[in-house]
Formats: sequence, C-alpha cells, structure tokens
Amino acid sequence: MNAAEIRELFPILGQRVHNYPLVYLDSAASAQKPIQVIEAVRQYYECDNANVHRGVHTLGIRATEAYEESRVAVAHFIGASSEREIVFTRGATTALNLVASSYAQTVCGEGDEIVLSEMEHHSNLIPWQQVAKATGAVLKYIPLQSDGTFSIEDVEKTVTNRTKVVTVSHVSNVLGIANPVKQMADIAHKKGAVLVVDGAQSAPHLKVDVRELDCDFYVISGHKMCAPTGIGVLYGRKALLEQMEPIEFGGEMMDHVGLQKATWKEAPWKFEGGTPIIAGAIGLRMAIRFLEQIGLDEIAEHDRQLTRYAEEQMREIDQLTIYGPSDGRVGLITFNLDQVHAHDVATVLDTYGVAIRSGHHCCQLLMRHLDVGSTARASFYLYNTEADVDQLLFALKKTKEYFKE
Ligand code: C6P
Repeated sequence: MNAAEIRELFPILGQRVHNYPLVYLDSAASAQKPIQVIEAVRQYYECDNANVHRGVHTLGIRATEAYEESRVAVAHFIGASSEREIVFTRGATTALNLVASSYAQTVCGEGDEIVLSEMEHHSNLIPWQQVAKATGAVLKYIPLQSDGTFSIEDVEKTVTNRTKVVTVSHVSNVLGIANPVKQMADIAHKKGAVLVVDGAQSAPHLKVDVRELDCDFYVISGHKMCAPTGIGVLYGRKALLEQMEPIEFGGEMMDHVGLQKATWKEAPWKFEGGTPIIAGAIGLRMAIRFLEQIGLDEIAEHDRQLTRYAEEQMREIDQLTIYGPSDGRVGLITFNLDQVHAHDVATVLDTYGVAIRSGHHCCQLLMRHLDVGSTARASFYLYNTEADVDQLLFALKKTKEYFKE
C-alpha cells in the first residue's frame, strides 16, 4: 500500500496548520475520513434520506436497505456468524454500557466477580463499577507488571468460579500493545464466565475475527476507523443477545404494545429504540469497504512499520521516555519529554503543524500505575507517512530546545 497516495483521499489532510503541512497523529482519538465516506453520507442526505423500518415509500425502503446492508458489512468485517449479532450503538462507550447494564446487571449477584485490569479505558471500567455498585459484585484486577502489561498466568490466577465477566481492551489506547484475547476467552469460558472485548483501538488496525477470538462480546467505535462520529457496534453472540433485555424503550424496538406492557422485537432491533444513526451506519459501511479494499493486513503492516520507524528515532532523543513494551506495538507511542508537561509538548508540537494527544487518555488507573500525571501520545494510521514521522521528530527536538531556554 502507498500511504502517500492514500493520504490524497483525505481532504482534511491537505491543509496547513501554523503554516506547516498538517501532520495528524491523533487517530487513536478519532481518525480522519476519506472522500468516499464523506460522499456516501452526502449522497444519503441528498438522495435517500428517510427514516428506517417505518415508511413504505421509496426513500424509506432505500434508507432501510442501506442501513441493514451496513449491518451485514460489519458482520462480515469482524467475522460474526450473522448480522443479527450486530447491534448499532453510538460508539464503544454506549456498547460497553449496554453489555454492563443489560447483561452483567442481570447475571451478577452479591460476591460475584468482574475481572479486568487497570489498563482499561474509563469506558471499559466505570460501567463495571456501576454494575458492582448495583449488584454487590466485586471488581477484581489482574495485577499489572511495571511496564503496564499483564501475564496470562496472572489472568489464570485472578479468574475463579465466582467470575461472571472478564473484560479487556484488545489493544490498549496508552500502551499500544495487543492483549491475549483468545487465551483469555479460554480461561473465562473454563470458569463459566463471558469475555467482553473492547475493540475500539484494534478494529481500525487489525483483522478481527470474533469467532477465532472466541469472545462473547466485542465493541467498536466507527469514528476511529474512518467512519463518522456517532456510530459504533456491539457484537454479541446470538444466544446472549437473545437472553438480554433492552435498556432503551420506545419507537420501533417493540413488537406488541398494550395498555400495561409491551413486547420487544428480536435482537438486534430490540436494542435500537428510536430513530437510529442511519447516516452513521451508511458512513461506516463505506469506511469498511474502504479499509477492506486496501486490506487489513496491509494496513496492520504499514502501521507497525511506521510505529517502529518512529520509535527507533524517538529512542535517540535524550530524556524522552516511552511507555510500554516495544514489541507488538499497534500504531501508537505514548511518551513524556523530560520534565515538560504533556500538554505543553502537544501545544508546541501544534505550532509545527503536528497534532498529538496529551493528558491521561481516559486511563487514570494506568497513569497512576505508571506513576505519571499525564503523557503525550502520537498515533499513526494508514494515511501517515515517514515524512509525518520526520516532522514529529523535528518538532520534538524543537520542543526540547524551547523548554531548555
Ligand atoms: N479512546 C483516545 O484518545 P468512544 O469514545 O466511545 O468512541 O470510545 C471509547 C474508548 C473505549 N476504549 C478504548 C480502548 C478507547 O481508546 C476509547 C476511546 C480515545 O484514546 C478517546 S478518549
């Protein structure tokens, strides 16, 4: 794949920021959108806009077909057995809250366990704290090693017969490493627990196959993989989605409505009450087509190589600390420069046109474990080139000089 050519398909990347060509290294927060996705959303609004699953007129039928075709595309993209295992949500956060509220709150009781690690993003942490508060379940943490990772032996020791849910990020948004999801699924299943995987950072970069991973739930954020904001996915095994109750009630999720009670549609539609995120789903379908045409394996290899190229050079910069192990880094590098606050690093980099993220990255527990208040993070995607990395390196050196003075 040719990243320089791919970059041309992203109109936003053609601009200059502070008189430098924009170098966008914040895709882990939100990826940019190729012209195909922008056009697909425009085309929907210009030609097909109507509500779905309601109107019998032509536009209604077109919109419904496009929306449901997106579900099929997502199912294929992540290797689900059926599109009926795909629930559209607002993002990874909403999807995780759905599993926590609808599944975990029902199966967990006093003294049951939810196993997770301090590496988790707040979106895969706070919903479980809420389940624990509501049910009397306890949160058990897999101990982290000094570099922030955990061992499979420690997962084995932490999961017990009282464990109902094991949850983990497929790829950490701070360390950038991939966790051993398949092995964790085996451990969870042996104890009768389910495995919930937060795929927000993995689906953009890696070929995901939920059946191969053998996970029970998998969540995705569309906006991190070139789709619009406001669309996400909850994959759930069919049998589990069938047993779960909806958590939002209203239009189009119901079957029969009486004076005192109502019944629901089947999964996944029972979870999509109200007017769904139609344009988002259509944008997501185009984003998937775009990524598949380039090839997920090619994207993964490009991101790996570029990250390695960046890391090798960043390690040459005196007093620059990189967090997490070097091996298996998927598209991002989290670091601190000397004693300079990460927000200051990000602010100075911006003056050279380089956009990175700084702060706690919604991972306060991991920050505490790493003994830092905040970190800077450069994240790479299919449109980034070695020239982008070179500009980052140039700007980092300038930042260092600036704070020395
Ligand atoms: N992480 C980052 O800069 P939403 O906001 O629902 O699209 O995704 C939440 C989420 C869940 N899990 C992981 C591992 C994530 O990285 C994120 C989003 C962004 O790291 C924004 S905080």
